[in-house]
Amino acid sequence: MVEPELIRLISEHPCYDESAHRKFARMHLPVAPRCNIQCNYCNRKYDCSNESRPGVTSEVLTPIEASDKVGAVLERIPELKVIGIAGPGDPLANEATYETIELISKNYPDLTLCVSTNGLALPGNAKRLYDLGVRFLTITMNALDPEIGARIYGSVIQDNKVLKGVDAARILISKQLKGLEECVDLGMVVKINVVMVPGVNVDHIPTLVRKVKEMGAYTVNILPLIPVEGTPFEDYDAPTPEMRKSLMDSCGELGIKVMRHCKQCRADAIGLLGNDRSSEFACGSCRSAEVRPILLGDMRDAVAIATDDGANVNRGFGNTSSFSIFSLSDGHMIDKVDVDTNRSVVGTGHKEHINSIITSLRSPKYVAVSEIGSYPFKLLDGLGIKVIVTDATIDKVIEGIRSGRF
Ligand code: CLF
Ligand code: SF4
Repeated sequence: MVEPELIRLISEHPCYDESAHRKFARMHLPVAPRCNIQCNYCNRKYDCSNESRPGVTSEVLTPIEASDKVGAVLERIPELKVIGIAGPGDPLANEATYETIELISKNYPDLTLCVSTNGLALPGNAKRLYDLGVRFLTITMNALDPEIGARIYGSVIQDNKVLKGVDAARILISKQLKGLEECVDLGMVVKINVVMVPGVNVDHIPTLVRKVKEMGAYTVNILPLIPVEGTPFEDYDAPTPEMRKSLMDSCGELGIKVMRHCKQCRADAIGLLGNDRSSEFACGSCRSAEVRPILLGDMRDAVAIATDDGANVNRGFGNTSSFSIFSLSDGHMIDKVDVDTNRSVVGTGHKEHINSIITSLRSPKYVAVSEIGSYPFKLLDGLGIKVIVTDATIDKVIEGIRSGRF
């Protein structure tokens, strides 16, 4: 049973109510780079295939940066109603997701919060999300049968162990079902996304849909597989529109609402569905953004080094006045910029200072420092950034990354 206040929120949610999607906008905050599973259709270089269009890379924002960006977007898109966190990895595998939600709830209490997850970390965390104000939750479930799941999921990380095959799929599916049960018990409005993989799960999807309907899911969204280069499914066929329509029709006959207007958005999508305006809000136009030097190469292959002599790692994370960021390709340096972290001080408190430094670094793959406190370490770890504590020369750090020592 959906509560009256939720009925109003549904009527203003562009994904949950088809008639809302031409009037109301959503904004995705790409604060969650890490994932706790590996789907066979996902290439981590790109956005999450569950909620994005693969092949489109997205920036990763810190919680403070994300919150500031919401303010900038609201000024230009007043029809913004929903803030979604949908990647680029799994939101619940990233502590930054919770920090972001807390900030958005505090700073923009009128916006609706929406999260999309693979469900592995949902049991136990559903209540945490609910208490932070999340009422809309999507779980991507591709199978009920672990044998079928084993063909879709390459691995699952559980209790710091990497599991594969049927055992991995069995654990993931049981967590998804438990998470769904917890969300429904809390009164959340749950959408189930299903990736339709011809030859693998198509005939099985109605069984899955019947089950989630019985458990209280509000709607299902059947997404076509997009065969992404570099993934185990790169040579698989995507379903034809006719195949997908036929499956949607038969699932609709099971008595559950079927979403038919999904746009498979990017993890940083902004605007009305089907009219993405995220490029207008690239960080340079964001209200809070400083002008940052442009670095050749991908930040996800970069290392930020705390140094004051340009040759050695000789400064701590919180007390360095600058970082040198080296962009690497196959472990070789292709570009370098210096970032002044004194300039990034936005408040007098230690936490504000640390947060602003992290924002300035623009999510590199590694940070190398001579020392670091537990607060910045936890934040960097939550962003999937590997911390190297060393007093080695910069050349040695780059060599260590190239050789896989770090
Ligand atoms: Fe984003 Fe997803 Fe929330 Fe919508 S998207 S987290 S429920 S606010 Fe919407 Fe985009 Fe389809 Fe997702 S159109 S991919 S269903
Ligand atoms: Fe990729 Fe999303 Fe699957 Fe994680 S859950 S592997 S980010 S598609």
